[in-house]
Amino acid sequence: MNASEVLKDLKRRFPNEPEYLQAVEEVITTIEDEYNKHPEFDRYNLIERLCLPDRIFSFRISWVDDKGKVQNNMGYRIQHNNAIGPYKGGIRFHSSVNQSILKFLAFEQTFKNSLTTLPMGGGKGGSDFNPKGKSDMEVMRFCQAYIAELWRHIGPDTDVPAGDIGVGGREVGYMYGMYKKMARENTGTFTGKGLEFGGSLVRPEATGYGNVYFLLNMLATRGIDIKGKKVAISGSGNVATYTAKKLLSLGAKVVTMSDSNGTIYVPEGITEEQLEYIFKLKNIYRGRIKEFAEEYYCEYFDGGRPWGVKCDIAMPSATQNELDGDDARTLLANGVIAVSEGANMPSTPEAVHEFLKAKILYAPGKAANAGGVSVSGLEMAQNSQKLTWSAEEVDAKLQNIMKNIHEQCVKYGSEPDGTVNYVKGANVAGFMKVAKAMMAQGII
Ligand code: NDP
Ligand code: 2IT
Repeated sequence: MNASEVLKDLKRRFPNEPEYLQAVEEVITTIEDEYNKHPEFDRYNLIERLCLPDRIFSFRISWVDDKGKVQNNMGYRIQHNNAIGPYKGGIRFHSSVNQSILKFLAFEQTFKNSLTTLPMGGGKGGSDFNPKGKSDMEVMRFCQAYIAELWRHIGPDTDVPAGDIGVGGREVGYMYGMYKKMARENTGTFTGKGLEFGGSLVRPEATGYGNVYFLLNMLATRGIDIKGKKVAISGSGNVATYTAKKLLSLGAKVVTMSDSNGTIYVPEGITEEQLEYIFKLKNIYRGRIKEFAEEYYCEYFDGGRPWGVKCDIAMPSATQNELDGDDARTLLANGVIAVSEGANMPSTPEAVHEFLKAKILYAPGKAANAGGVSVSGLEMAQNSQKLTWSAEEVDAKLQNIMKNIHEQCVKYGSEPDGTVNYVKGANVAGFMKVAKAMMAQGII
């Protein structure tokens, strides 16, 4: 089957998995030309093998809440592809989690990890457990119950999970603790661990900082300075807050942040003190972004997203499909010059089409947010060596990796008119490495 036929067949087989099909369609349609130049790929039915996950674990997670009531959730781990290294990718806890969402994330992760230059395959896991409003002990018991089932399928050279939505340092700590107890080893099977037990410096910051480094590389191609630029960010979690921190240090203005309930708008840009408030609000008090608007008397769009405000740059950093075609057209009408995705697949296909048509600087998540998993890869390297590197060393490596990813996008995504299609560049570069590794390893 050629690439288009494979896509058609996947749509027939998985009609109830829209996010998975969305991610697959974007990759297949952008790599098709390159794929067709290699008849040997087709002979080995490579594209279908690359789209279907190696395996999926799904299981019931039963745990007891603070009231003594038994709760049941679904847990998953998708091991998508390990052609270039052990399965690697985050764990998501959110009420929306289902197999389609995790399959899309594991598929994307495979190409993203390929771009990082480090030896990591792609995977993703999670649960429909909703952490909102849960006590610390409930979160701990849930994490332990999840790992009681998953531990036998993961390991430092097999599959290395990390954080994602709803999973940060606290949850990784609880999961790693349980893993260590079950597996009777201390080899660093998770990344994003606490600094006291094998975590890497700069891992919490890495996705947000990496996205800003990628943005700087893109802006440099057009000689644009970040200083004074107005940036609309969505989300107020790990990725969003560290994106904001790096932007502030570079003299840019962060005009919006959000959560699933609404958006704050600060036209003159939030201050470092205000950002510190958001860090505490989200990580310690686990409150809502609305409380920021009440504290600082700024505008708040109840239930609204950030994309209607005037800004030069947009950095969607919350979740998939949070920026649609209308939002893209509004941003473009307001003069946006760059969109760099912190989240995975935050722009709908229609929005991506608008950005590409307008030829603004548009970076898809698998390139722009790869800094997080890159420093996860560096954490794995440190754990294997039983050493820790300084923050300066890790940050320098991160900057270098983001520069390298940008170069790969330019290499494979340059258009005759001199612009760069970063979607095509990232997909083709990510694909070629995995494809060559799969060819070399035979049909397995
Ligand atoms: P967090 O849980 O720390 O933060 C998520 C933020 O997004 C919160 O503000 C949350 O609001 C908001 N959000 C989540 N779901 C929705 C939704 N359905 N609608 C509106 N807002 C929503 O997660 P991260 O910052 O780690 O992840 C954000 C994105 O970045 C995800 O797409 C993730 O896959 C991606 N990513 C994360 C990496 C990492 O290292 N952590 C690496 C690369 C990509 P609320 O609190 O109301 O739910
Ligand atoms: O989407 C992602 O790249 C992540 N959530 C981070 C994965 C990781 O293994 O660090």
